[in-house]
Amino acid sequence: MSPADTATGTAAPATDTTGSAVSLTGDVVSAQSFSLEQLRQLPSVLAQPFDLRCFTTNRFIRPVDRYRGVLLKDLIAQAGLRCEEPGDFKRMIVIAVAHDGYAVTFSWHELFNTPIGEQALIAHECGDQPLAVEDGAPILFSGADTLPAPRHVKRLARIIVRTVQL
Ligand SMILES: Nc1nc2c(c(=O)[nH]1)N[C@H]1C(S)=C(S)[C@@H](COP(=O)(O)O)O[C@H]1N2
Ligand SMILES: [Mo]
Repeated sequence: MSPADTATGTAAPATDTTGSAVSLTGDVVSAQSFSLEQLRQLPSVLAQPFDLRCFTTNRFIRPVDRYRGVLLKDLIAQAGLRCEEPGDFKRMIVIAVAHDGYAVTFSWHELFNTPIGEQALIAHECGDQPLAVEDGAPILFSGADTLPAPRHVKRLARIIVRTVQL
């Protein structure tokens, strides 16, 4: 905390553990919200260690130990997909949005009909240690991507399902 913060009295608490819940809304049967603690209770999968590397610059960021997390497709299946017309699934996208507004997409096909879906997870543990909000949790991670940084979303806040209208 800087002296200026102390003087004005507007500084945030040193440890902010709020805002760790992930909402799941859009074209689903029942909207959901999962706190970090609730995510820890759900069935999980283990990812492989990897090197975090930026797509845009190819910059090596850091090595990352095994994540443990809940499969994105399992959370979506729990909410249930709304399918009003035949073929709706085929035009469905999933948008994962972080607290800072950073957002990435998946298609229904990727998640439910390719190996990408088997490794797209919402991580709450890294190297057998629980991840805290301060570590960026919950982190969305797509383990089958060629360069992992773009779909390595820190502080995931929202998952939105949309059937694209043409
Ligand atoms: N919430 C959030 N996650 C994000 C980003 C971001 O801007 N916000 N940028 C992504 C990109 S493009 C890169 S290269 C890495 C950067 O990781 P770093 O901030 O640990 O260097 O985070 C990824 N995850
Ligand atoms: Mo990046």
